[in-house]
Amino acid sequence: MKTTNTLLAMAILASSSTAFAGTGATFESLDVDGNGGISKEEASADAEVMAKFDELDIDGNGELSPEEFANIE
Ligand SMILES: [Ca+2]
Ligand SMILES: [Ca+2]
Repeated sequence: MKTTNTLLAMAILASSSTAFAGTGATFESLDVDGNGGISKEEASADAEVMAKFDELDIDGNGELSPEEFANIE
């Protein structure tokens, strides 16, 4: 799993100049079930969000709140 994360991170770093705007993903678009949090399953729709998920999930509850998600930018 660590290897996967590293590979993802490298892939993202390689294209990070266009950063988040390039993915077109927003909190609303990723929160598929509309419960106000992005689960890991929902985050998997966006490689960048997925790669940073653990880092972004500051309170460690397994979901990204809008506030936590905002830290990706
Ligand atoms: Ca959700
Ligand atoms: Ca959280």
